[in-house]
Amino acid sequence: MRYLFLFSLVLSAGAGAGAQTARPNIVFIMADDHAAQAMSCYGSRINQTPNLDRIAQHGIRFDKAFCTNSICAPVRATILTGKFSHRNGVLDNLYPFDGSQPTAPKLMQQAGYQTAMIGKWHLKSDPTGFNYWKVLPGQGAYYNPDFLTAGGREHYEGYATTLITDFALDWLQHRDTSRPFFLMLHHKAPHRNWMPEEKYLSLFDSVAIPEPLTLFDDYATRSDASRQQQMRIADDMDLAYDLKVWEAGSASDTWFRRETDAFLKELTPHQRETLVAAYASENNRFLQANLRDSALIRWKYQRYIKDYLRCIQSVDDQVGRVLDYLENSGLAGNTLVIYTSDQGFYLGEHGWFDKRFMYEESYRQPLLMQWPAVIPAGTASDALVMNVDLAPTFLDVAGSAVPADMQGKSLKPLLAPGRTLPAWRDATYYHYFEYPAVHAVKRHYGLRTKRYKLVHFYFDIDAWELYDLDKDPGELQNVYENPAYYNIRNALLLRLQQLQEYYGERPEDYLAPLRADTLEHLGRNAGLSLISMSGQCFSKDTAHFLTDGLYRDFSVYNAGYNEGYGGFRGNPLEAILDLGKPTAILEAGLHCRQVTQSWIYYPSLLQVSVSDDGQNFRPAGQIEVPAEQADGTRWLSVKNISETARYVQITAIPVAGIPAGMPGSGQKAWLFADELLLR
Ligand SMILES: [Ca+2]
Ligand SMILES: [Ca+2]
Repeated sequence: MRYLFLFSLVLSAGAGAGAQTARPNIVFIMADDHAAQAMSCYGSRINQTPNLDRIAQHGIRFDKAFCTNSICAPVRATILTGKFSHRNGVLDNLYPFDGSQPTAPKLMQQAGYQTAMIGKWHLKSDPTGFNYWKVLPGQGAYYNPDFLTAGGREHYEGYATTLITDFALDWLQHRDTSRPFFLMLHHKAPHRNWMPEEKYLSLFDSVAIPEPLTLFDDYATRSDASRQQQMRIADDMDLAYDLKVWEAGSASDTWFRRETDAFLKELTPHQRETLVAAYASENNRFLQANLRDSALIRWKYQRYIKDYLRCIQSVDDQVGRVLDYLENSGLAGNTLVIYTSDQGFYLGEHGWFDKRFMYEESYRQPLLMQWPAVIPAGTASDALVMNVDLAPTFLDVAGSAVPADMQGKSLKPLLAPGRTLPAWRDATYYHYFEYPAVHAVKRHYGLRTKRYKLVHFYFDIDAWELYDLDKDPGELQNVYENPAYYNIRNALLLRLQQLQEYYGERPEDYLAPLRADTLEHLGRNAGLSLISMSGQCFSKDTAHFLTDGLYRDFSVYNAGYNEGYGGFRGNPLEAILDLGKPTAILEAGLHCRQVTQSWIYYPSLLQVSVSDDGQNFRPAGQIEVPAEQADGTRWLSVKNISETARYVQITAIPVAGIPAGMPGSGQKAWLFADELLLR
């Protein structure tokens, strides 16, 4: 009631002040990994989200909203640019965002909006296009987080979800009230490792959260992609890091243990005491029970889902504070409030946590909007929408032109269902790239219509899946090979091709398998000693890789894929090849690669020396390698050597340090090589 009253108040104020008050404000609130199935307005069986439900009640709930690449950083780049990953350059969580490209906030800022970005950013480069920004470094911390600002790094005591909201409200209160505003408020929660706020540590203590129907999925009809992932509650959760059994968990030298110990160390004594005490008795019972098999999975699910939902309860509270502020300050009527998540998440469905797959639970994202001046209360839409639509929507709502090269469509025409609806899309398009990588979800692309979903897994697999979502909403029956679906399948395969053409993506740019070319040369299978093996070395198989005669040219996107390469950090690569007998040598060198985003650089100097006894070496030539900007692979060698010797030493000196302006600037560079060449 209070809300309706304020709404009419704003409308009459707007009418009195004339047309210049028309430009609406936008508050875009995004959680991280918050699945729609954990929101009561989406029919959650496991929790209540009263404040998020307020947005749905006052506005519109999108029931078929999907991300274009289900992982944190790529989603953020897509929301800023209105472009798919292959166009905005952020294919995976490893690559930084190029902030010089046009973005919605930048264009709105130019159109006179005040813009702010507060919370999780995760794009590695500094935010651009914002009058004000205050962002978590990387994933950020739940407790006592640091924030990055234009003025430097700041440290705060407290809980991230609350602090982010405090900063957002503070910015709203101190904004220039003569201009409209665009606020991006991005929560870190409920991202792994699901660390609840102190006051919610015992929420759900006495209840058993219902299990998803597919907690014990056997993946019977699906491709190996679903079997070969590493995101199972059963196998891939760490007892200490993920499940807060601080007393147990992984050995001291693992990443999980180090992170857990660092987390506990960063807490204030009071926080530490409260957190440790909250889990202690249940942990003791668990450790004594010595659970196995399904009982162990069930226990892990309960611990995981309760912490996940506890984090969401804090998000819900804090969204409530923002809604209250907008209502109490009279801004609510002409402010578009959006609530969404960067993607969905597995809450035990298929036995999983995490995201990445194009299956519904992580593909779908919650999307709620309220804007009383325009959107009728309590509406729902089943239009197929994508996160690539958000940037055009921001601009359209702000009255700014949407650049022609943005790939999404403004959702504004869908917001007032009284009007004639525009022709809308019949299918969404998806492409996930980050493989090989953490969680081992294979690369795949696909489309979803209202009824069907077609997915192609590729790279080190070639597998298709087709689901009839009307008959099989849980996606348990892959019908790709079912003759009853051949006609549908063919139509969808054609549609997929059309979508790829429409969005300007060529699958062959990413399809190249990891083909290794063979090269016959004198050093192949020669005896090899690596002098610099004592330094930090990427792979234990380096010595083998360097003389196996195989080399790989990466002309396509290759994520963090280093198969077949040996890497050296900071130290020179110093190798001695033993040819067994005196041999005429004309050329010596190596095949190496440069991936600047991963701190991998070509060497700066290549030296060759030879020896008859393996002890006394004489110089045989060297070349300086001019710095190269572009990533790629290349052969580097000293030619015209004209020596006869049994032993050849090849030394590649890395660049002195990573150049200014590049990721990792000033740090030691890596040197990656996959073959030593001897002719
Ligand atoms: Ca995420
Ligand atoms: Ca090799």
